[in-house]
Amino acid sequence: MSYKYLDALVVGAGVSGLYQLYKLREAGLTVTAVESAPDVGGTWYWNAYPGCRVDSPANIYQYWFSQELLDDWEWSERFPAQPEIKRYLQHVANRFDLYSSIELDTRVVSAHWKEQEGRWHVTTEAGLVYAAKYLVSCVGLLSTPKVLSFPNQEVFQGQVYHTAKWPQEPVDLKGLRVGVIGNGATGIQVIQTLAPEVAELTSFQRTPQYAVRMKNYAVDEKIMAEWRADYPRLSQLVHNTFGGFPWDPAEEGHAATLTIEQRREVLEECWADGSLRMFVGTFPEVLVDPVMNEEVTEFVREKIRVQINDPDLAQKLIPRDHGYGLRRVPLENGYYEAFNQSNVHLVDIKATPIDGFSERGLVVGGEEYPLDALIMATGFDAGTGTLSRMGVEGRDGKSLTALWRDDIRTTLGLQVHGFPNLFLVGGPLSPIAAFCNVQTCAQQQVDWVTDAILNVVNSGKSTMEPTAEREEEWVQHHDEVANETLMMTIDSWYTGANIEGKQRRLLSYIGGAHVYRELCDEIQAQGYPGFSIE
Ligand code: NA7
Repeated sequence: MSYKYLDALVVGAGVSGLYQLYKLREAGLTVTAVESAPDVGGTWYWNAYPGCRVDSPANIYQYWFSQELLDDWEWSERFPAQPEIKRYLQHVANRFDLYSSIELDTRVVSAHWKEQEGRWHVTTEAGLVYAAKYLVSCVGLLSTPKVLSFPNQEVFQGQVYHTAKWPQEPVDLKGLRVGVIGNGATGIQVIQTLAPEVAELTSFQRTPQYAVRMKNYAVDEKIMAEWRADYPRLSQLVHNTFGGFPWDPAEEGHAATLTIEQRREVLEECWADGSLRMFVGTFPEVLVDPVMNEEVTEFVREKIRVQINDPDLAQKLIPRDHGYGLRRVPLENGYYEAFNQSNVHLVDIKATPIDGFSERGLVVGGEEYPLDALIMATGFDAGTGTLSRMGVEGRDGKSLTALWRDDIRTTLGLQVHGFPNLFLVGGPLSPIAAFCNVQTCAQQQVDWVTDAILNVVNSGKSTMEPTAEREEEWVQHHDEVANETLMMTIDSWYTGANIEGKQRRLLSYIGGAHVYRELCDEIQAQGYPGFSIE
């Protein structure tokens, strides 16, 4: 075994990891980041599938820490495609000389807390051990793909892809017969992108989705100048809203003071924005009040219905079994309209489940659908998937995998009792990923983690860990807020229901990113009550 001694090890070099590395290095710590991919980018490296695009506007999907970076970087679209976001993250890594502190192609296989030494021993697949005082997980919430397997898969003569493990070299599907399983945010992007170029596209759909029309546009010099002039305002605003976006839902109770026509005007305005404002910018009651939810759901159903020519098909593409906004709302650009094309087909695999593969394709209810390629857009083991596969063992050999198998718990998504000096960015039970623009909450959490580590260092102490009581308090608060919503009644990755055997708990905190940020600030200002610093 070869050992490398560090102050801090960061795991992951995506949106969070790059900023965490930068911050700890700027603070004067010896720090390395390890990344399993051959390049930086995280989500934006792996999800190279056709049509992958960010659905937060680019002017708030960026780092705020460097004025030079804000001055330099030109965005080309309001919602840029994956290659551009990847290039942005590579640019950041280059510009701030982060590559020199990143070990690429390096996968962590275990992480053990060594009480005597006061260090984490983090072992890589290649057998190197990083002995680090602080371990910061920046592994992402949506980074362990959920891969399906079906009977007879080995006999299938075509190609099988998963969107989150898409080949880096271009895959030419033009003129082929392509099947897609999954129509979440990812499947929708794949289907609308491939429909015009493949010979036949078959969507094997289990649950229909309410998707909102994305209003994308090219960002020219004029828009870029307007964005830049607005950055000082935006960079503050995003930290003071419910979802880390530059918009907020109406005040609680306001909806009840409006007539149905006035509420419709609000919905029309949010819809016209062509963004997730239609998800987190309408009325807060949508997520808690079944009557208000149904009103908004019906509005969205109408918007979708007019896009689909065949009424029978519309019935199949518009959800009936759950309300709008209770699963992640995807943005679309021609998804429903793609089904008006004669080469695009819908197979209802809820009514008739998939039997398995044949040599030539997929078999559903005894009927064979010939395919040259099958794309799985089947999502992720979200929130806990990656960390709980990393072999993390804390005090007295306590296993994070075993803990989270029964009870997914953290303190504010930032630390876990029993795991001293383990910090999480984007950990479960914080707003990030599900209910917060990732860039907003990732930067807020990185700043908090950095200050917390520096507090330990500067106070001459060695460890920081939340108390069991503090953790219990947070988990209870998290659950109380979650249980007030209609989301808990719905199966989705939000509730862990997409993974068999996973505990049902809302994975992200839904009390508001601004509320969460204020609480984190308060904890820091008060000297970290509820955390043992020894
Ligand atoms: P999602 O939103 O989890 O969607 C996964 C899709 O795959 C969804 O349509 C699922 O149907 C389908 N799926 C999953 N398992 C199966 C099985 N066993 N059989 C058939 N169909 C299945 O993942 P995405 O990648 O689209 O998006 C994840 C997040 O990334 C997204 O919310 C954004 O935040 C970015 P189901 O609905 O479960 O019936």
